[in-house]
Amino acid sequence: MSIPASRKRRLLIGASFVLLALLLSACAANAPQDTLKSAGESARRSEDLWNLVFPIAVVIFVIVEFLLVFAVIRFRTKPGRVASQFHGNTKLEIVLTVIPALILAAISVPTIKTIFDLAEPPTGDVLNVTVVAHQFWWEYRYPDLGIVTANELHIPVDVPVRIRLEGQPTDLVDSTPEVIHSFWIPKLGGKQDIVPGRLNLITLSASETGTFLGQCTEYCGLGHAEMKLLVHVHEQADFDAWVEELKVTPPTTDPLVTEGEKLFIQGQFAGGPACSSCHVADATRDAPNAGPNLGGFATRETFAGAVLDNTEENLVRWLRDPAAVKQGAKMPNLGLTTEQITALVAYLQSLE
Ligand code: HEC
Ligand SMILES: [Cu+2]
Repeated sequence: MSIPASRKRRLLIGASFVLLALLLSACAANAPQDTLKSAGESARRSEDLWNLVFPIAVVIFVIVEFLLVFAVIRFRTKPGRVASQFHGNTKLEIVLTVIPALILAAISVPTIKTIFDLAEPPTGDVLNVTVVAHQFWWEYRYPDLGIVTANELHIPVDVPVRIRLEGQPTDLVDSTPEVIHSFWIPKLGGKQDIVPGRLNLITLSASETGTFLGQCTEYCGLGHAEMKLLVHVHEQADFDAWVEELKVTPPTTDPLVTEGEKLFIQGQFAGGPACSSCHVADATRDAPNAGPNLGGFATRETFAGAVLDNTEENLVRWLRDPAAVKQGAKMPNLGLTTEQITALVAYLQSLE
């Protein structure tokens, strides 16, 4: 079958436009997860390496593609032309093996150095954080500070954070084997797998205050795309204040909040057990839990893997049917009544 020349040209132009569109879709002036705008030492090291290796790769790409296209056009089939017939060219093969080997050897020096430098445990002032990945949310334990939180990580600026990535063997909601997740905050560094039954270590640090976005980067099931996270980077004093605030549970006199707390602790619902069988609402209780620790919940900007803004409306939707707002969410639909939801939302919003 042969395609007429005019049709061929149209196809080619169409394909070029599709390619161009794909290329342009990668451009963003201020993408929140831009690896090439690092905001911390460990991400900067990766960026420096990229800035060195990428231009070399581009030059090689251009040379190779030029030679390829040149050969295709220059030596294309023509009536009466016969390709020269020979087998092997030892000199050429040696040259084409030695040149790439030398380039790779040269690139491997800074690459290996960066890998080893990044793996080096930090010295001096260090914040230790244990990150546990669950389907489909993040748990953060601060062993030296005695607090636990979820999805939104808080760290002080300019302090190296030693992160232990702990892979759980099973999921605590349904006892199914846990899967591989990957922890990545593009502007601060990382991208390290969390493997069931294994411990991985990385170091991150932030050189500026602010909020940074990250996400799970290893496909882990239905809720994978909604397994995001936020990092809040504070001045040291503000970080210390956050820790202290998290440690105190405010007393309440509001009857609706008290009603919500009672439901949270001992409510029996049509669709499942009390909230407290999966959650604690106390950041100082470092027990293994099937669901996120809800201590200080009202101070979080987001919830459910940082995909929902922490608003009353979203909380109502969440409690009505979690999996309807977040694909694959393992929190069951508890069949709550409107009155129960109202009281529970008031309680959740009191957890400052
Ligand atoms: C069988 C265990 C289970 C029960 C019972 C349960 N939850 Fe959950 N809950 C979870 C899991 C798991 C998640 C995390 C879902 C996700 O983000 O993928 C969650 C998430 C949440 C969140 C969002 C937390 C965050 O920071 O992202 C809130 C709020 C919440 N649950 C409230 C409740 C309330 C209130 C009840 C009782 C009416 C309840 N849960 C009952 C397992 C449970
Ligand atoms: Cu994932």
